[in-house]
Amino acid sequence: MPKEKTSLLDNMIGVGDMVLLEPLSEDSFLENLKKRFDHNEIYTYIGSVVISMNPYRSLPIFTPEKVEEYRNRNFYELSPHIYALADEAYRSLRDQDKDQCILITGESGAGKTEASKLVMSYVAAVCGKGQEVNKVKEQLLQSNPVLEAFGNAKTVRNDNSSRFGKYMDIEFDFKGDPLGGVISNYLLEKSRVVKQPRGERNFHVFYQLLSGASDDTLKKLKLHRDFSKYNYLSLDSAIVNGLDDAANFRTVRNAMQIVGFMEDEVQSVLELVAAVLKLGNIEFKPESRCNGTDESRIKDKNGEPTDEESVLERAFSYRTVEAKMEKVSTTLNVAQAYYARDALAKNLYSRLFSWLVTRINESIKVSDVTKTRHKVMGVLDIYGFEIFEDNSFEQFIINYCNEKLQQIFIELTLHEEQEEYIREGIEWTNIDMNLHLLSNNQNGILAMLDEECLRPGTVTDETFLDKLNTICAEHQHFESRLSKNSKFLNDHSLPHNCFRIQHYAGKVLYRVEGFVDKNNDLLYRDLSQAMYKANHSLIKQLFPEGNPSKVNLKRPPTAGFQFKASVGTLMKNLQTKNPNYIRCIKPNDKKASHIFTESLVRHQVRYLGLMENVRVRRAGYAFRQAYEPCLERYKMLCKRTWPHWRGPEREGVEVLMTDLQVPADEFSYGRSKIFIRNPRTLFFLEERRRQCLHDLASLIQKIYRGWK
Ligand code: AD9
Ligand code: MG
Repeated sequence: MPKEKTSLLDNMIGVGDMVLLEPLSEDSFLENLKKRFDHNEIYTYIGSVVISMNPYRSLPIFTPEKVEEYRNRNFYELSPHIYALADEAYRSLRDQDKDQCILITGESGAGKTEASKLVMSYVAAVCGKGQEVNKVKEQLLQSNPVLEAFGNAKTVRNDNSSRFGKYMDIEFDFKGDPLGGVISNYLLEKSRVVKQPRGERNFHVFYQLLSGASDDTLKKLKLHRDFSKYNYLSLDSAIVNGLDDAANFRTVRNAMQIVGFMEDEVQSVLELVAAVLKLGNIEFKPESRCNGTDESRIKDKNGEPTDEESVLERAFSYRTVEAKMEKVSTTLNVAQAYYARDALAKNLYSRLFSWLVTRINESIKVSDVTKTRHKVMGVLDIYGFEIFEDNSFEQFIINYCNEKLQQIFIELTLHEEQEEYIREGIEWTNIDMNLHLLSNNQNGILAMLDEECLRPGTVTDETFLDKLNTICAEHQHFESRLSKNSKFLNDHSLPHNCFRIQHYAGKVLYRVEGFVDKNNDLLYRDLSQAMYKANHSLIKQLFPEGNPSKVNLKRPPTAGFQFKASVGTLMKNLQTKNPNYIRCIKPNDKKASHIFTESLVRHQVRYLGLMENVRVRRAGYAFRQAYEPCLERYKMLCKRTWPHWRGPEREGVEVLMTDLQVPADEFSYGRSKIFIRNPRTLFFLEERRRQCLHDLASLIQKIYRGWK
């Protein structure tokens, strides 16, 4: 008797594919998710899209046995699982030579990073073996703990929140063996280095270093073990339940070694981390000058400063402005000195982070001797949509990126549906969803911010906000400006320094303070020159513009401009690949297992557009299956196909459908698959099959009893 393989239609635990949900409504959709969640079924399909609910505890479903179970199986054959998606993507890449991308979306804490790691570890487990290949796999996998240590932090939404966007291309040879990869990173939230919102922490690495390094290492770095000694470390939430900083430090050091960092490079990196902590402890005092103004001086110096310290001190006391071949030096007051100190710490850290990515890329890059085309699988894991009490430029950037991804999801799912019909030779009536390609946002808010930043004259956050309000007031329905799905909301009741955007995922109130500055992202030249003079090769390398012989008066591009450009490139890259979607959902706001907060899930289901997704999928043919597994599953329902069908599978399925008298308008034969229009037809087939299995079981029992 054939083994029961699928639970797509198991009523006890809800339906595995929302496309088969009857009746379909938002309530039944949620009820189905909840039923499955309560039975530890965290994955549910919408056709080929995987919905993933964060279980907030470890489930025994990611074992090597599970990997074996899903390996080389058809997508719908087994219960929904992220491994099924990973397997499908990997096999199409290997066997059909189609580049793939895995797009993981969802709000902060919904499980994107975990999902990306599950996909990567699955692919690593099923692709080629051998010493060289294993080394590549290890390096690719171990890049994760390194980047998480430096780029993730505890936030109120997530104890391990990604504070940067990451896209990783994994490259494979013609056999499907991994060769290496390339990581792209998107704007690190560097403001966190100097200040963290209440209840949040700085980047993990600071706490890891202080907790996990040996006494000897700390002594060499001139650091104390005690977090409370450092101004840049928030103390109210320094200890996170379930997070072992000391153990993680060892993991990260080990990972750095596997990735290929030399011991002296690791040392340099740790020295930089220490330097940032120590910068945060520099304090300033005013020193009166004879002209009546105050000039900042470093407080509590120990002994005579070294040459380097003097250079730095000077950089914290003066600012040189170069105009028309002339250099003018102005003094900094105490507030300006603190500002310069923080700007330097942020820059040092974010440049270190970018350097780490570049360094990892050097290790994992494919040394191309054959010059053959590589097959590529891209995995995208970005920071999720977030709404905090206080939202600034960083949230604006993060939400902008999510907005773009949501758009690409809508466009591509529709496109993919259409392509599949064309590929399979099935007639397709266009569904006009009134979707446009991503707008290039010439007039978007980021562009307006850039205009303002580059304008001569006095530019402040307020002038930017005024400009925004004026332009938006002129356009009553100021649609998009940020992107297609968002709206600027005109509202006079807002606090004076705020503006509000209706994003696809909710309304967000942004405080304008710091927008201009963060977008400008300029570092006083005195500071970069001071860094360049440092007697430390890594620091020197990070501040090339500080080289006095390379004076470049050209203004570097703004942070917003760079971000927009890199997101644009990313979107173009994604569009050339076959997309696979994982839509992550957060079941509650408490980071707790077993709690399903309906209102919260409903909100996510709405803004992720999951109902529309089901509808599009059902608009034509709700269900499709390749001929072979279809015949295998239902052949017992027809005498002519049972127990063996000797001809082509497609003909076997045709015989089956004719014998079962399924009305001809209920399905279509594609090139490799049968397309079933209505879920009810599938229920009918499943019911017949269940009955058949039941009869067969009774018969076997009867025979067995007869024998006894
Ligand atoms: V953010 O946008 O980076 O702030 P993510 O990446 O969506 O966010 P993440 O993957 O970091 O969320 O998941 C948050 C936490 O949920 C993890 O640290 C785990 O504790 C928990 N989680 C997520 N997925 C799983 C899972 N499949 N099994 C167990 C999980 N726990
Ligand atoms: Mg993440």
